[in-house]
Amino acid sequence: MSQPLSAEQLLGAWRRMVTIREFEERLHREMPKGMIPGFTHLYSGQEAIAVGVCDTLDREDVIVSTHRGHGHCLAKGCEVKPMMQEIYGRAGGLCGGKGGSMHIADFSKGMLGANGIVGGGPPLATGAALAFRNLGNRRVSVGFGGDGSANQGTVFEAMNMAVVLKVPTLFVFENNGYSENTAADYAIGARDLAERCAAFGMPAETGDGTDFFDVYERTQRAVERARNGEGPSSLVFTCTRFFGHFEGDPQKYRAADEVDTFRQTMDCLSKFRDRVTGEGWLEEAALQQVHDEVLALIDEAVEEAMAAPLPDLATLTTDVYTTY
Ligand SMILES: Cc1ncc(C[n+]2csc(CCOP(=O)(O)OP(=O)(O)O)c2C)c(N)n1
Ligand SMILES: [Mg+2]
Repeated sequence: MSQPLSAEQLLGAWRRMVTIREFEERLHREMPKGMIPGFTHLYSGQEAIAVGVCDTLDREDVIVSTHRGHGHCLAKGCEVKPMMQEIYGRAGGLCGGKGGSMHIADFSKGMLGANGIVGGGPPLATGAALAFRNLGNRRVSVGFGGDGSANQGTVFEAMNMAVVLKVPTLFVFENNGYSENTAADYAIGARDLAERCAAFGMPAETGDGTDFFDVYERTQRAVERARNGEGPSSLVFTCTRFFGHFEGDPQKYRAADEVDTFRQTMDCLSKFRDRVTGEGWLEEAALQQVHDEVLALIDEAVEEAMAAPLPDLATLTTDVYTTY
């Protein structure tokens, strides 16, 4: 097969996926130490979706994330160090240390926010897309959601409105098999999520969320449609999460060997590495060098976050309302 992306683009995708993986693996080790306030939902295992989707977007395009948002933030270009400070609740964080893991936003990167409300993202993405359509600026929005979010009324309303108003938005569902501890097989009556999305009157496809190239190609087609004024699309990507629903989840609802098996068979990083080296598109040494650089950056980010000052008490009541 001919090389679908330049070596620079492939190495960039690898850097972003490895950054997400190592960021999350490190947080998994840091959380039990008690220095990180609030709740954390890790994204490990789903990296190919965030990166495959965001790599098709321009900087001016926007995304709206979920409660499991670190991967989306990093994929859209949020910097590691201010993100880490945000998660540690420090003044130098992307939201001044007042948002934490579940409320990271960086408008300068087109990252409109993680979201503690399941199904909260798609309506916001639809609104952003309506603005883009009215301004005629060819920008696109993406609303991420999980399989659980796909059962929310807010999502149904957003999908219908997006079709009726023909706005440039993508509904991306990451089907990791669970909504908290409820299996998607049980909770989604229609079983086939894409079929349900199609019923709203838009193209809908199911892809392999562990295959960066599959995610990238399907998303690229949907983005082109949106930019050309042909309206919204839905993409459902199957995947798994390598950790619990939240950090501290005992995961009694999963078979004892389930995660180990998925780490062997559904690891998007291994699949990407095998593909790009097997095809001769990238050298193993180049991948390793990026991996080492990422590990060093994350070490520094954690060290600096722990030493960084907390927000000043005077900022407690600022940033509550915005003015337009
Ligand atoms: C409106 C709303 N209902 C319920 C919750 C509690 N809740 C938080 S995460 C979650 C599961 C979401 O599952 P899914 O959309 O599949 O995302 P995943 O956690 O698998 O990434 C639930 C029910 C919530 N935060 N918001
Ligand atoms: Mg889920």
